[in-house]
Order: sequence, then C-alpha cells, then structure tokens
Amino acid sequence: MALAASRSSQDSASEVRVTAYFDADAVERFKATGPGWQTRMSEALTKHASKLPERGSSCWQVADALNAVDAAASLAPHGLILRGGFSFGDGEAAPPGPSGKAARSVLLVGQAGAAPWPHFQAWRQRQPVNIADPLDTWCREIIGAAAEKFGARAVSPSDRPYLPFQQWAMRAEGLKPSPLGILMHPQYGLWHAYRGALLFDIDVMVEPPREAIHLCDRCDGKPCLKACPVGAYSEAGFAHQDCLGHVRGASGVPCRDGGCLDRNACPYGTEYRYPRDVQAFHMAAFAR
Ligand code: B12
Ligand code: SF4
Ligand code: SF4
Repeated sequence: MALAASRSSQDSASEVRVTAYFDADAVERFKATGPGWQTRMSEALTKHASKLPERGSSCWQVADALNAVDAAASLAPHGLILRGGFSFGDGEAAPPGPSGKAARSVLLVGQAGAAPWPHFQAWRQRQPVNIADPLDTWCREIIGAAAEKFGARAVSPSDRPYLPFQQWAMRAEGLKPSPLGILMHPQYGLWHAYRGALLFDIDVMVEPPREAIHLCDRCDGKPCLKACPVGAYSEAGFAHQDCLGHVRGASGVPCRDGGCLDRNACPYGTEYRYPRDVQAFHMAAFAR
C-alpha cells in the first residue's frame, strides 16, 4: 500500500522514491530471487500498472483497492485464491451487490488442491467441537472480511437459493464440465473448488480468461466413468441416490475413507489431489 511519494536528487526522472508496505510473503519471494530483486519487483509493478485503467474510470476504485492491499493478501494466508471474475452485461440479471441493487461484477474465491486445509484445521481446533458446517462458517469469516476491505458483498456457494457458481466459474475461467459435473481445470484437474464470491456495485478490472484446454476432450477411455461400483456417473447425469446408497452402505468404505473412486481415477492434476483425510471430510459432509 503506497503511503507517501517523493523525488530525491538521486532518483532518475522516471523513478520516484516511495515509502510503502508490501505483503511480507511477496517481498520474501522477490528477495529469494537474489541480487537485483528490487528491480524485478519494480518491473513486476510497472507491468501490472500498465494494465490498470485510467484513474477516474468506473473500475478504478476496485483496481485501486486491489493494488493497495491485493485481494490475494487477504486470502493467500488462508490458502484461498482469487479465481477470476467478470462484469455482468447491461441489463443482465445479477444478485444484489453491496448497495442492494443488481451487482455490476463478481470475483470468485476458491482453492487449488487442498491448500486451505491446514489453515481451516487450525481454526477448527479453536471452535466448539460440534460446530455446524465448519468449512462454510470458516470461509464466510475469511471471505466476509475480504469483502469488507473491498466494499463488496460476500456470497457463499451454499447460500439459498443456490447461486450459479459453476456458470460464473465457466465464464470467469473459461472452464468446461467434466463428465462428473466438476469443472475440469487445465492445471488442477478435478481438485479445486469455489468457496465464495465478492459482488461489487462497480465494474472490476479483471483480465478475461484465456481459452482453457479442456483435457476431457483428449482423454482416451475416460477412466472417471469406469471406477464407480454402482455406475453413478453416466451420460444420463449423476445418480445421486445410487451414489448415496453405496457410500452409506457397508461396501462404501473405500468411498467414505478415500473419496469418490471416479474422481480419483482421473489422471490429471494428481499433484493437487486432496489427501485422504480431506476427501473423507467432504464425503462425510456429502453423505450425512
Ligand atoms: C446442490 C449441489 C450438489 C448436489 C447436486 C444436486 C443436483 N442434482 O443438482 C449434490 C449433493 C449431488 C452435489 C454433489 C457434489 N458436489 Co455439488 N454442489 C451443489 C451446489 C451447492 C448447488 C448447485 C446448484 O444447483 N447451483 C445452482 C445452479 C443454477 O448453478 P449452476 O452453476 O448452473 O449449477 C451447475 C451445477 O448444478 C451442475 N451440476 C448439476 N448436478 C451436478 C452434480 C455434481 C456432482 C456436480 C459437481 C455438479 C452438478 O450443473 C449446473 C450447470 O452448470 C453447488 C454450489 C453452487 N452454488 O453452485 C455445488 C458444487 C457444484 N458441487 C461441487 C462438488 C465438488 C460436488 C462433489 C463432487 C463433491 C463434494 N461436494 O465434495 C459432490 C459429488 C459427490 C461425489 N460422488 O463425489 C462443486 C464443484 C466444484 C468444481 N470444481 O466444479 C460446487 C461448485 C461447490 C463448490 N464449493 O465448489 N452437489
Ligand atoms: S478421466 Fe478424462 S474425461 Fe474424466 S475427468 Fe479426467 S480428463 Fe476428464
Ligand atoms: S462416491 Fe463412490 S458411489 Fe459415489 S459416485 Fe463416487 S465412486 Fe460412485
């Protein structure tokens, strides 16, 4: 966050000395690149600055906020990331923004792999043992705080009526659904999720998504459609009750303890695959 700017006799005409606070992790990462890290940091800032809109444009307010605090700084310490976003079209139906009027834009918050898990676990240990919907509660806390910083309204994937998170994600990230319904990410495979979204009254400057390679199009044999003992996923969609019956039954131990066999059969994004305990946690929530 830039606090003050001044020019000294030693600064070149195109440079200015500023007193600033930066995210400690970000600075450490630059430092770790070795001598000349300050130049590399300045270059990164210059590159980013060239993409910012002119001051005074409708999206400046949020760009300024993003620049000042960087949304990631509120989220990254919890293993959460900004997944992308977009502006709603003129006249397009949108949920209310912070003012109560239809939002102008949305930023999606989520996770790649199980990055939030240790942070969530540490928080959970400080909560009452029987807290209801702990993951939801934790996410609402973190994302609610980020929303407050940016003057946004936070929403959750479990808010009723359900908000179209996957449609938003397809638009924001250029992803397509796998045969399992889960969106296929070119890097994370099936091992990612959405934990909330920030709705704004103004347009947010976000780069449009690059067209993502849809790995399912080039997947021979589609192993994700062959591992389920009850064939719950098929061309006809997801047989929710068949899956539930199996997961809850005596022979459902492998799914209960290690997660969905179909999801685990996908050969992509395996380095992001959730550990067994994380999968067991999600499966318990699904099958309760
Ligand atoms: C209701 C729901 C379910 C229901 C689906 C019932 C039904 N037939 O619609 C059930 C309980 C079956 C379900 C299961 C799962 N779900 Co679910 N689910 C949702 C939820 C809360 C609402 C969906 C909805 O109706 N949205 C409203 C409509 C208007 O929005 P939409 O974007 O158009 O909805 C799309 C989805 O509904 C999708 N869809 C329809 N049926 C199914 C079934 C499955 C299994 C999935 C993944 C998607 C899916 O198609 C729509 C078209 O885009 C969303 C969160 C959200 N708010 O979207 C998560 C969500 C779709 N689920 C998700 C996941 C991961 C799962 C599970 C795979 C695992 C889990 N929860 O741990 C399981 C599958 C269980 C297994 N065998 O492993 C993720 C998908 C993430 C991703 N990377 O794409 C979401 C986005 C939640 C999140 N926090 O990220 N889910
Ligand atoms: S196994 Fe193949 S078709 Fe199935 S989700 Fe993975 S890439 Fe897509
Ligand atoms: S959780 Fe088990 S029963 Fe359900 S779809 Fe996956 S493999 Fe099939």
